[in-house]
Amino acid sequence: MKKGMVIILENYEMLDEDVQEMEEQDVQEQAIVSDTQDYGGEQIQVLEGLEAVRKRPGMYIGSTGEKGLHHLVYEIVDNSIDETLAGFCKHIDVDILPGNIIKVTDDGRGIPVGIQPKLGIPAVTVVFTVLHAGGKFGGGGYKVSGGLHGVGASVVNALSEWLEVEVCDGENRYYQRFERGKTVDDLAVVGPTSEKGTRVAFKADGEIFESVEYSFEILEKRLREQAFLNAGLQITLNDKRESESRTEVMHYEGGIRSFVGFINKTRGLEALHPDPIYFAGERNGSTAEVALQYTDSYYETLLSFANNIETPEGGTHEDGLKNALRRAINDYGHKQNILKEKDKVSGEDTREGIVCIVSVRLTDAQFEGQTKTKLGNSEIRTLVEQLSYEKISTFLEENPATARIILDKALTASRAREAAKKAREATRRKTGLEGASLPGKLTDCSSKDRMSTELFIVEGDSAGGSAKEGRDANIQAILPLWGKMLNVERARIDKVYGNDKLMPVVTALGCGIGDEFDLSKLRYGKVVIMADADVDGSHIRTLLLTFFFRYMRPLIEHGHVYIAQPPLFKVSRGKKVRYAFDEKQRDAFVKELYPDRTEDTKVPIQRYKGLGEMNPQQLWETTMDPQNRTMLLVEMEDAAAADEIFTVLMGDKVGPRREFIEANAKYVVNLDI
Ligand code: TTJ
Repeated sequence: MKKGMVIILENYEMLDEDVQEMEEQDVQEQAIVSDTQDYGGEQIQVLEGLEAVRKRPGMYIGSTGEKGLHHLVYEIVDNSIDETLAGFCKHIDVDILPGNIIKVTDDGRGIPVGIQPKLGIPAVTVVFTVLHAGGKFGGGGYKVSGGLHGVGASVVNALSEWLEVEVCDGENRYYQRFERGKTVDDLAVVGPTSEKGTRVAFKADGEIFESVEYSFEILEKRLREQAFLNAGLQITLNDKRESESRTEVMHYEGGIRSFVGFINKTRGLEALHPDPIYFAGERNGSTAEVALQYTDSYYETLLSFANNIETPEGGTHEDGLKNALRRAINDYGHKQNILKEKDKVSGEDTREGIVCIVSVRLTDAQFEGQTKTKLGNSEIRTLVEQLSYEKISTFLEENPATARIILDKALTASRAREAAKKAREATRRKTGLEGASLPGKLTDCSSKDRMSTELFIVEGDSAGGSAKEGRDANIQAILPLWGKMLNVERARIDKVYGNDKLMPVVTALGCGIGDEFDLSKLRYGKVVIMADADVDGSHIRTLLLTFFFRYMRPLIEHGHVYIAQPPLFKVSRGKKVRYAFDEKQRDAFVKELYPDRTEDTKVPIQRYKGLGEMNPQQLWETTMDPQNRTMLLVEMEDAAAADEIFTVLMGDKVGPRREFIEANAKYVVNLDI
């Protein structure tokens, strides 16, 4: 029987236990060793563990695309954040070095370098070479932070061309290097030091990742979030790549209170009371923290986290808070006679304009839901609901002026909802039918096979005319839009009903809006926004997308919304015609059609200023023909990011909008507002 190898295979729980146990010499072998199988040498087993990661990286980090690449950094940084949670790390530096090397440095106690008795190698080596060898090495505290997958440093090591670790324990500086997960040298003392901390540098493996180029903005967003969630922790992101030079120091003594302020400021939201309402509590070792503030927005922004991991699907912590807020506001309103006995504001009404962060920490977090980002632990609902009800009630009692503002906001939201309901019913009565009749401007298609049909929402009457003539009448319907459209970011739902620009869209699609939305009633498989590539066109595109995002979100989530891509140039030579979507493509077509062109050869290039300039035949060929066209599918990978885009772009603050466009130029190139 060979010792060691089985430990590697069955080590997970063992390695997650306390250091005291790890340091016990009389390891109970039968608990970890199966003596009937021959597993081969120890080293081979260690490497086999990491080979599995290299064979199926997606299983461990989600993808080998941009997301997976950035995930490597979070996996490493999360270890330093665990040390922060244990109370020993105040600074984390993340450097992006030339060649897209990542270096993470912390001032914690340093990963233990002592020999791990079960494996006979240093604990730090175990951390980087044994799959799932995360967890605690010290007494006290528990591992609570972690990335989406929480797979640990060994996975990063396995997926790196090389990785170097340096540990300072106040006496010695230790160093070890790995290549593609394999140990290059044993851990060695490289000098004396009075410092304490851990430093890890790695280069993601170009054989594994589609690209190894990091985005400062992506790292910044996640690291800033971590700085907000861990009040007092200072995270410095430093871009030292050849072409870049940028440093962002993120340090918030106010923690999630500062997070709320940051969201308001970057989105241009006006707070309705001076400071966020903040409270924190603890029960049976779990903690909960909430910061919230009401703003002039008509939408809610609620971000929730469990163990520093965002939970976009919500869960028990969110439910607890929402229940508490609804109950506390209704109870206070009745007590103060602001609400009549029979009056009740809904949960949704009590959240209009709210910007709120809920952060909980617990052992054994259960992540559920489609994307495993919904918190399932029921004890957390009780903790958050009781804590929030008590604290929000007290706040309202002690701050009557703010309480009045919050109640007025909820009441106005409630009345708008009632008005919207009446408007909806009135529309129904007027038409005398359940489904309202189709809008007069709609030119419908003949096919009744809904999933194969397409609705083109076209800007302007003349383009609408061309589209009508050029379309495939069997599957393509045309709805022209014109004039100034309602910006739903600055209006409530009651204004949407009866709006002469938006209602034709609603009735043409047939699936209702808001709570009423029913995807199964959708009358077309694809909804295509077709507008010019100019400022007006991009404005109308953004307004429509904002509308779909706020009132018909499943339409986007299920991939029904597209943006048509009309060409900008036509290059021709005799009968040969090429359509180009940008300058680069135009120049390439010129080269293709006129290979031996000299300076004074005249090349017929037409620049389309708008859809209206194309004749029906051209519009069909370039933009509408399913066999030829290019269309952009509108995806909503990250609802929070989309929320931010719309709030900023369609809000009424110019400052944040300009800053946003400057910072995100590549995302909003076509939204040149
Ligand atoms: C564990 O308990 C004993 C003292 O040290 C604790 C520890 O492991 N601290 C620690 C780990 N601080 N920083 C790390 C760490 C930092 C990076 C950048 C990467 C990794 C894998 C761990």
